[in-house]
Amino acid sequence: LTPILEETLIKRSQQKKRTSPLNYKERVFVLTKSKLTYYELRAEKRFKKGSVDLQRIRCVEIVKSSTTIIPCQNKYPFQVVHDSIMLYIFAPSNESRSIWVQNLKEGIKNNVQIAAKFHPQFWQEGEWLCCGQVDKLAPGCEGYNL
Ligand code: 4IP
Ligand code: ZN
Repeated sequence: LTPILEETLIKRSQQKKRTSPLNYKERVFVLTKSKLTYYELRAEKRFKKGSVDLQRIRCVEIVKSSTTIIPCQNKYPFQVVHDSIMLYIFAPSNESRSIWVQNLKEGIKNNVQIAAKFHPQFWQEGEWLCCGQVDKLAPGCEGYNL
């Protein structure tokens, strides 16, 4: 499938297990019509690390982070919420982030499971920075517009 977008970005670990580490990795992100896939680049070769079916995505939006310290080089975060998992991705510029958010939104616009609400800030150290809720699965605190 022809890539719609392709760029090296940084992602936060999705912490699928309670014991998962919190870390940040540089990955090549590739968006196609049906998937968002990320690869590790090593010795000029790409190794697939993960992939999200666009059909499973419920929300794509920038993360409001002006009062948060971002511990990686890229300072323009956005979120891809799929199932009950938050994938935080960090773009190198506001422009890059806008392009990714715009194209991802386009890619999910026919999804049935679009969120009605979301969290505009990070889940961090056991709480939502936007609303202070301490349940990772707590309902979003702001209306979501695709
Ligand atoms: C890993 O940490 C990487 O950050 C993985 O990212 C991440 O998987 C893992 O999270 C996390 O445990 P280590 O490399 O130190 O083991 P990547 O796949 O990009 O390498 P995700 O799911 O974020 O891809 P868990 O929650 O999947 O274990
Ligand atoms: Zn919130």
